[in-house]
Amino acid sequence: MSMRSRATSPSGLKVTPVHRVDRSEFRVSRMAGEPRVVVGNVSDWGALHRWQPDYLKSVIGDCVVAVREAKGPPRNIFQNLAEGGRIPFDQYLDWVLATARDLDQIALKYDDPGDITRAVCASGFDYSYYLDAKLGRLSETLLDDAPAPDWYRTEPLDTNLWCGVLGTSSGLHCDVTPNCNVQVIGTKHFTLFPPAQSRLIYQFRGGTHCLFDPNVPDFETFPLARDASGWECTLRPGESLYIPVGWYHQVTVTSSWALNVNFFWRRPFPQGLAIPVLWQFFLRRARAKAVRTVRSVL
Ligand SMILES: O=C(O)CCC(=O)C(=O)O
Repeated sequence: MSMRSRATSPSGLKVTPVHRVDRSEFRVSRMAGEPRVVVGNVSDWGALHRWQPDYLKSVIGDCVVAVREAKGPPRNIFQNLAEGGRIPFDQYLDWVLATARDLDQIALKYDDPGDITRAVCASGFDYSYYLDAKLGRLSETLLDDAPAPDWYRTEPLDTNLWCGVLGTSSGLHCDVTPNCNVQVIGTKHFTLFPPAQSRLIYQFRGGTHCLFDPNVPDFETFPLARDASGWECTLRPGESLYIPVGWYHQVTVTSSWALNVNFFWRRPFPQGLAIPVLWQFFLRRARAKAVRTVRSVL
Protein backbone atom coordinates (compact mmCIF):
# COMPACT_ATOMS: atom_id res chain seq x y z
CA MET A 1 0.00 0.00 0.00
CA SER A 2 1.35 3.43 -0.88
CA MET A 3 1.57 5.99 1.92
CA ARG A 4 0.30 9.48 1.19
CA SER A 5 0.40 12.58 3.26
CA ARG A 6 -3.11 13.97 3.64
CA ALA A 7 -3.15 17.70 4.13
CA THR A 8 -5.70 20.45 4.42
CA SER A 9 -5.76 23.11 1.71
CA PRO A 10 -5.72 26.79 2.77
CA SER A 11 -9.50 26.77 2.25
CA GLY A 12 -10.05 23.88 4.69
CA LEU A 13 -10.55 21.07 2.18
CA LYS A 14 -8.88 17.67 2.75
CA VAL A 15 -6.53 17.03 -0.19
CA THR A 16 -3.65 14.76 -1.08
CA PRO A 17 -1.14 15.20 -3.93
CA VAL A 18 -1.65 13.22 -7.15
CA HIS A 19 1.26 10.79 -7.70
CA ARG A 20 3.75 11.88 -10.38
CA VAL A 21 5.28 9.19 -12.61
CA ASP A 22 7.67 9.10 -15.54
CA ARG A 23 6.15 8.10 -18.90
CA SER A 24 8.17 4.85 -18.80
CA GLU A 25 6.31 3.79 -15.63
CA PHE A 26 2.80 4.76 -16.75
CA ARG A 27 0.19 2.32 -18.19
CA VAL A 28 -3.56 2.92 -18.12
CA SER A 29 -4.97 0.10 -16.07
CA ARG A 30 -7.77 -2.12 -17.40
CA MET A 31 -9.99 -1.02 -14.53
CA ALA A 32 -9.80 2.78 -14.64
CA GLY A 33 -7.26 3.14 -11.79
CA GLU A 34 -6.32 6.47 -10.21
CA PRO A 35 -5.24 9.87 -11.57
CA ARG A 36 -1.56 10.30 -12.34
CA VAL A 37 0.60 13.22 -13.45
CA VAL A 38 2.75 11.78 -16.23
CA VAL A 39 6.07 13.52 -16.83
CA GLY A 40 7.97 13.39 -20.15
CA ASN A 41 4.92 12.06 -21.96
CA VAL A 42 4.83 14.70 -24.71
CA SER A 43 8.48 15.81 -24.90
CA ASP A 44 8.34 15.45 -28.71
CA TRP A 45 5.35 17.80 -29.14
CA GLY A 46 5.90 20.70 -31.57
CA ALA A 47 3.20 22.53 -29.58
CA LEU A 48 5.56 22.97 -26.62
CA HIS A 49 7.94 25.28 -28.48
CA ARG A 50 5.84 26.53 -31.41
CA TRP A 51 2.56 27.57 -29.76
CA GLN A 52 3.24 31.23 -29.01
CA PRO A 53 0.58 33.91 -29.60
CA ASP A 54 1.97 35.01 -33.00
CA TYR A 55 2.11 31.42 -34.26
CA LEU A 56 -1.42 30.66 -33.04
CA LYS A 57 -2.71 33.83 -34.68
CA SER A 58 -0.95 33.02 -37.96
CA VAL A 59 -2.36 29.46 -38.03
CA ILE A 60 -5.91 30.04 -36.69
CA GLY A 61 -6.24 33.70 -37.71
CA ASP A 62 -9.76 35.10 -37.71
CA CYS A 63 -11.51 31.71 -37.67
CA VAL A 64 -14.70 32.35 -35.66
CA VAL A 65 -14.85 30.46 -32.35
CA ALA A 66 -17.61 30.04 -29.76
CA VAL A 67 -16.61 31.29 -26.31
CA ARG A 68 -18.28 30.66 -22.96
CA GLU A 69 -19.16 33.84 -21.13
CA ALA A 70 -19.36 34.33 -17.37
CA LYS A 71 -21.04 37.22 -15.58
CA GLY A 72 -18.34 39.07 -13.64
CA PRO A 73 -14.75 37.94 -13.07
CA PRO A 74 -13.12 34.79 -14.45
CA ARG A 75 -13.98 32.02 -11.95
CA ASN A 76 -16.37 29.05 -11.93
CA ILE A 77 -17.73 29.49 -15.46
CA PHE A 78 -20.42 26.82 -15.08
CA GLN A 79 -21.97 28.52 -12.03
CA ASN A 80 -21.88 32.01 -13.56
CA LEU A 81 -22.78 31.26 -17.15
CA ALA A 82 -24.00 34.17 -19.30
CA GLU A 83 -25.08 34.17 -22.92
CA GLY A 84 -21.76 33.38 -24.63
CA GLY A 85 -20.99 34.33 -28.18
CA ARG A 86 -18.85 33.97 -31.25
CA ILE A 87 -15.68 35.94 -31.95
CA PRO A 88 -12.70 35.69 -34.36
CA PHE A 89 -9.90 33.73 -32.64
CA ASP A 90 -7.29 36.49 -33.04
CA GLN A 91 -9.58 38.98 -31.25
CA TYR A 92 -10.21 36.48 -28.43
CA LEU A 93 -6.46 35.95 -27.98
CA ASP A 94 -5.92 39.73 -27.84
CA TRP A 95 -8.51 39.91 -25.01
CA VAL A 96 -6.71 37.07 -23.19
CA LEU A 97 -3.28 38.72 -23.50
CA ALA A 98 -4.50 42.19 -22.45
CA THR A 99 -6.44 40.76 -19.47
CA ALA A 100 -3.43 38.60 -18.50
CA ARG A 101 -1.28 41.75 -18.28
CA ASP A 102 -3.85 43.29 -15.90
CA LEU A 103 -3.85 40.12 -13.75
CA ASP A 104 -0.09 39.58 -13.72
CA GLN A 105 0.49 40.94 -10.19
CA ILE A 106 -2.14 38.60 -8.72
CA ALA A 107 -0.57 35.66 -10.59
CA LEU A 108 2.85 36.52 -9.14
CA LYS A 109 1.48 36.84 -5.61
CA TYR A 110 -0.70 33.69 -5.26
CA ASP A 111 -0.50 29.96 -6.09
CA ASP A 112 -3.57 28.65 -4.31
CA PRO A 113 -6.71 28.56 -6.51
CA GLY A 114 -8.85 29.84 -3.61
CA ASP A 115 -6.59 32.86 -3.01
CA ILE A 116 -6.52 33.49 -6.76
CA THR A 117 -10.32 33.29 -7.04
CA ARG A 118 -10.80 35.77 -4.17
CA ALA A 119 -8.21 38.22 -5.59
CA VAL A 120 -9.58 38.02 -9.14
CA CYS A 121 -13.14 38.50 -7.84
CA ALA A 122 -12.03 41.72 -6.13
CA SER A 123 -10.52 43.11 -9.32
CA GLY A 124 -13.68 44.21 -11.15
CA PHE A 125 -14.95 42.55 -14.35
CA ASP A 126 -18.33 42.92 -16.05
CA TYR A 127 -17.89 39.75 -18.10
CA SER A 128 -15.18 37.20 -18.72
CA TYR A 129 -14.69 34.51 -21.36
CA TYR A 130 -13.32 31.01 -21.83
CA LEU A 131 -12.52 29.16 -25.02
CA ASP A 132 -12.77 25.42 -25.47
CA ALA A 133 -12.72 24.34 -29.08
CA LYS A 134 -12.17 21.17 -31.10
CA LEU A 135 -8.52 21.44 -32.10
CA GLY A 136 -9.04 19.85 -35.54
CA ARG A 137 -11.73 22.42 -36.43
CA LEU A 138 -9.29 25.24 -35.67
CA SER A 139 -6.42 23.78 -37.68
CA GLU A 140 -5.02 20.45 -38.88
CA THR A 141 -1.53 21.91 -38.35
CA LEU A 142 -2.20 22.31 -34.65
CA LEU A 143 -3.42 18.70 -34.47
CA ASP A 144 -0.06 17.58 -35.92
CA ASP A 145 1.74 19.66 -33.26
CA ALA A 146 -0.10 17.82 -30.46
CA PRO A 147 -0.38 14.07 -31.20
CA ALA A 148 -2.40 11.99 -28.74
CA PRO A 149 -0.47 9.91 -26.19
CA ASP A 150 -0.41 6.20 -27.19
CA TRP A 151 -2.26 5.08 -24.06
CA TYR A 152 -5.10 3.39 -25.97
CA ARG A 153 -5.27 1.36 -29.19
CA THR A 154 -7.97 3.64 -30.61
CA GLU A 155 -7.75 7.27 -31.76
CA PRO A 156 -9.23 9.86 -29.35
CA LEU A 157 -12.92 10.67 -29.75
CA ASP A 158 -12.17 14.37 -29.18
CA THR A 159 -9.13 16.64 -28.93
CA ASN A 160 -9.93 20.02 -27.36
CA LEU A 161 -8.04 23.26 -26.90
CA TRP A 162 -8.68 25.31 -23.72
CA CYS A 163 -7.49 28.91 -23.42
CA GLY A 164 -8.31 31.38 -20.64
CA VAL A 165 -7.04 33.86 -18.06
CA LEU A 166 -6.08 33.61 -14.37
CA GLY A 167 -8.85 32.27 -12.12
CA THR A 168 -10.96 30.77 -14.92
CA SER A 169 -12.40 27.41 -13.93
CA SER A 170 -14.70 24.99 -15.69
CA GLY A 171 -16.48 24.10 -12.41
CA LEU A 172 -16.44 20.72 -10.66
CA HIS A 173 -17.68 17.95 -13.00
CA CYS A 174 -16.89 14.46 -14.25
CA ASP A 175 -16.67 12.98 -17.74
CA VAL A 176 -17.98 9.61 -18.85
CA THR A 177 -14.84 8.76 -20.84
CA PRO A 178 -11.12 8.54 -19.91
CA ASN A 179 -9.35 11.87 -20.20
CA CYS A 180 -5.80 13.17 -20.58
CA ASN A 181 -4.99 16.85 -20.06
CA VAL A 182 -1.68 18.21 -21.36
CA GLN A 183 -0.41 21.64 -20.31
CA VAL A 184 1.16 23.71 -23.09
CA ILE A 185 1.36 27.31 -21.76
CA GLY A 186 1.09 28.49 -18.14
CA THR A 187 -0.19 26.40 -15.22
CA LYS A 188 -3.47 24.81 -14.20
CA HIS A 189 -4.51 23.51 -10.80
CA PHE A 190 -6.70 20.39 -10.61
CA THR A 191 -8.78 19.31 -7.59
CA LEU A 192 -10.10 15.77 -8.08
CA PHE A 193 -12.59 13.53 -6.23
CA PRO A 194 -13.24 9.82 -6.79
CA PRO A 195 -16.62 8.74 -8.25
CA ALA A 196 -17.76 7.32 -4.89
CA GLN A 197 -17.77 10.83 -3.37
CA SER A 198 -20.47 12.24 -5.69
CA ARG A 199 -22.90 12.76 -2.76
CA LEU A 200 -20.31 14.60 -0.65
CA ILE A 201 -19.66 17.15 -3.39
CA TYR A 202 -23.34 17.63 -4.30
CA GLN A 203 -23.44 16.31 -7.83
CA PHE A 204 -26.51 17.62 -9.69
CA ARG A 205 -29.19 14.96 -9.99
CA GLY A 206 -29.17 13.74 -13.56
CA GLY A 207 -26.09 15.78 -14.50
CA THR A 208 -22.31 15.54 -14.37
CA HIS A 209 -21.63 18.92 -12.67
CA CYS A 210 -21.55 19.63 -8.92
CA LEU A 211 -22.90 22.46 -6.80
CA PHE A 212 -19.91 22.43 -4.46
CA ASP A 213 -16.97 24.63 -5.50
CA PRO A 214 -13.66 23.44 -3.94
CA ASN A 215 -11.97 26.77 -4.71
CA VAL A 216 -14.29 28.64 -2.35
CA PRO A 217 -15.73 25.86 -0.16
CA ASP A 218 -19.02 26.83 1.44
CA PHE A 219 -19.28 24.23 4.21
CA GLU A 220 -22.39 25.91 5.65
CA THR A 221 -24.41 25.30 2.50
CA PHE A 222 -22.68 22.00 1.62
CA PRO A 223 -21.86 20.41 5.02
CA LEU A 224 -21.20 16.89 3.62
CA ALA A 225 -18.19 18.32 1.76
CA ARG A 226 -16.33 18.45 5.08
CA ASP A 227 -15.99 14.66 4.74
CA ALA A 228 -14.81 14.75 1.12
CA SER A 229 -11.14 13.91 0.48
CA GLY A 230 -9.79 15.37 -2.71
CA TRP A 231 -6.62 14.96 -4.69
CA GLU A 232 -4.74 17.86 -6.19
CA CYS A 233 -1.92 18.78 -8.56
CA THR A 234 -0.65 21.70 -10.59
CA LEU A 235 0.18 20.91 -14.21
CA ARG A 236 3.12 22.68 -15.85
CA PRO A 237 4.03 22.85 -19.57
CA GLY A 238 4.89 19.38 -20.91
CA GLU A 239 3.10 17.53 -18.07
CA SER A 240 0.05 15.34 -18.63
CA LEU A 241 -2.71 14.35 -16.22
CA TYR A 242 -4.60 11.07 -16.62
CA ILE A 243 -8.18 11.48 -15.28
CA PRO A 244 -10.00 8.13 -15.05
CA VAL A 245 -13.62 7.90 -16.18
CA GLY A 246 -16.06 9.30 -13.61
CA TRP A 247 -13.50 11.19 -11.49
CA TYR A 248 -14.73 14.70 -10.62
CA HIS A 249 -12.32 17.51 -11.42
CA GLN A 250 -12.23 21.25 -11.02
CA VAL A 251 -9.60 22.89 -13.21
CA THR A 252 -8.38 26.44 -12.52
CA VAL A 253 -5.94 28.66 -14.42
CA THR A 254 -3.19 29.67 -11.95
CA SER A 255 -0.91 31.68 -14.29
CA SER A 256 -1.84 35.02 -15.89
CA TRP A 257 -3.14 32.98 -18.86
CA ALA A 258 -2.95 29.33 -19.85
CA LEU A 259 -3.49 27.00 -22.73
CA ASN A 260 -3.92 23.23 -22.60
CA VAL A 261 -5.12 20.35 -24.74
CA ASN A 262 -7.28 17.47 -23.58
CA PHE A 263 -8.11 14.13 -25.15
CA PHE A 264 -11.16 11.94 -24.56
CA TRP A 265 -11.04 8.28 -25.57
CA ARG A 266 -13.77 5.70 -25.98
CA ARG A 267 -14.36 4.01 -22.62
CA PRO A 268 -12.80 0.54 -22.72
CA PHE A 269 -14.90 -2.27 -21.23
CA PRO A 270 -15.43 -2.64 -18.26
CA GLN A 271 -14.29 0.83 -17.14
CA GLY A 272 -16.90 2.92 -15.38
CA LEU A 273 -19.64 0.28 -15.29
CA ALA A 274 -19.77 0.47 -11.48
CA ILE A 275 -20.24 4.25 -11.49
CA PRO A 276 -23.86 5.48 -11.02
CA VAL A 277 -23.25 8.69 -13.00
CA LEU A 278 -22.49 6.59 -16.08
CA TRP A 279 -25.83 4.77 -15.83
CA GLN A 280 -27.62 8.12 -15.35
CA PHE A 281 -25.87 9.28 -18.53
CA PHE A 282 -26.99 6.12 -20.44
CA LEU A 283 -30.55 6.70 -19.21
CA ARG A 284 -30.60 10.37 -20.32
CA ARG A 285 -29.22 9.37 -23.73
CA ALA A 286 -31.82 6.61 -24.15
CA ARG A 287 -34.64 8.99 -23.08
CA ALA A 288 -33.49 11.67 -25.55
CA LYS A 289 -33.36 9.07 -28.33
CA ALA A 290 -36.86 7.83 -27.48
CA VAL A 291 -38.22 11.41 -27.54
CA ARG A 292 -36.60 12.02 -30.96
CA THR A 293 -38.08 8.78 -32.32
CA VAL A 294 -41.58 9.59 -31.04
CA ARG A 295 -41.37 13.14 -32.47
CA SER A 296 -40.26 11.84 -35.85
CA VAL A 297 -43.33 9.55 -36.19
CA LEU A 298 -45.88 12.14 -34.97
O1 LIG B 1 -8.95 22.76 -18.78
C1 LIG B 1 -10.05 23.04 -18.33
O2 LIG B 1 -10.33 24.15 -17.90
C2 LIG B 1 -11.13 22.03 -18.25
C3 LIG B 1 -10.72 20.70 -18.75
C4 LIG B 1 -11.81 19.74 -18.54
O3 LIG B 1 -12.84 20.05 -18.02
C5 LIG B 1 -11.64 18.38 -18.93
O4 LIG B 1 -10.56 18.00 -19.34
O5 LIG B 1 -12.65 17.63 -18.81
